[in-house]
Amino acid sequence: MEKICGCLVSDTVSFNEFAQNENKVVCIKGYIHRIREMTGFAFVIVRTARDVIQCVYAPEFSSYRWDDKLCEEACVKVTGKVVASQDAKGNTRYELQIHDIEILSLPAENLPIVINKKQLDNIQLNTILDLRPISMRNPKERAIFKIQEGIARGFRECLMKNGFTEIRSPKINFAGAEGGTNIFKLDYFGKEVYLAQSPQLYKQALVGVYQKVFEVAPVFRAEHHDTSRHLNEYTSMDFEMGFINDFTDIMNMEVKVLRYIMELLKTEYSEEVETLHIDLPVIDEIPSIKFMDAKELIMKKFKYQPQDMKDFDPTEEELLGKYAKKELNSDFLFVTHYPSKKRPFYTMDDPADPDFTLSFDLLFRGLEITSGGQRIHDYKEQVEKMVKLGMNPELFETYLMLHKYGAPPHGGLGIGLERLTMHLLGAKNVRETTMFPRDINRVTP
Ligand code: AMO
Repeated sequence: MEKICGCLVSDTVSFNEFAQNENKVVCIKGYIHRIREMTGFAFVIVRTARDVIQCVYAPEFSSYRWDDKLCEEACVKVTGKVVASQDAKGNTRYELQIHDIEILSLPAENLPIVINKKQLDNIQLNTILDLRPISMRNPKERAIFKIQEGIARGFRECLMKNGFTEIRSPKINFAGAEGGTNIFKLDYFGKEVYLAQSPQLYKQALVGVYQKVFEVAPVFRAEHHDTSRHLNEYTSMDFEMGFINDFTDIMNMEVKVLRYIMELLKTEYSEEVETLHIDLPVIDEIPSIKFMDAKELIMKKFKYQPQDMKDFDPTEEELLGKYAKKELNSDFLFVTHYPSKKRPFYTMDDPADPDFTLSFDLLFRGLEITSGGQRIHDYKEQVEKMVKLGMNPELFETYLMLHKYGAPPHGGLGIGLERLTMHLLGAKNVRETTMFPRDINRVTP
């Protein structure tokens, strides 16, 4: 009987192994990104998993002869000698002198868009999204989602290093956790259930087990408006911590996580940071302002009259972002003590002023990327708040098990991954930083 041993021998090298292979013959596998035929030789640019590598074909390099079937988007294995040369700036760069090209597959048709430019110029966002499986082959487009990988990885790595346990909560739920009308209903064998708006109820329950938990997973919001910052499905990076002293423990943990993420991007995603010209924020301390003080600042300093005194509109967030950058030299700003009326049922009111809560949002370059806060842990208090809000506590029996059978003081937060990526890149629309966006008009691809 044949047995599979799990040894996967790679016959290829990646671009960052080129230096150690100088003057040696190596193999790479990838797509032909571009062919530039010159007199007597040709450049074959090969797109590997993460790099774009220049290979040079010239008859004097080997006995290999040009195959006319070679075309853009052909999958190939290229064998060649790694040679160093200098670019215009005098930096050493490496290329491959082609000894052989094996065609692994040929495309059936030409691409409907040009993807081998530095970026997808003059192509409408809708077209880019319609053609995501191929538009993402463009180096700049794919770099966006490598950065997004780095953010989610940094979140996970940092929390694991700090004693958090990764959890998996269900996405088909018996009740909504965040209130409001933006909830998807589902017919579940004749019963009405809901798509998870957040892992809120479960992450709190699991604080009763593991004390510190996190989850990175999709959540669903039935957003009825077509805006540049709302998706109907997004990735929520959530954590929840038990035995906190107060809600600043959660904000401190978030600063630690964000600092870790930016450092990881700097060290392990430097190519993508460069490709996308990302200005990585330096996170030292993040300033914090109370909600009502922020409102006053908006009115007095910026002479802007808010429509809603219980929340911020996008213009107010932008103004606060400008203020944080200009006056406090920070890309981030915490806003704390949101009005009770605007926060969900699980939020703890401020004992010093119960019209406000022990909660916060984090703004990044003028956009809300996080909501969080301390939760009610006392059973009676939680049931009373539910009743006050017109909810039926009986429907939340399993959620309330945490409170009924003992809950520590706890709190947590949720970060919108696509929104954080969006403002890190300076993108204008959250769809640009969503692999396969779901919005009011889009469920494909
Ligand atoms: P909230 O509902 O404020 O809080 O969501 C947390 C963060 O998720 C992002 N976000 C969105 N991103 C894209 N499209 C949307 N429609 C969308 N809605 C929200 C934002 C936002 O700051 N349970 C709480 C978190 C907690 O307290 O732990 C919650 O979900 O970046």
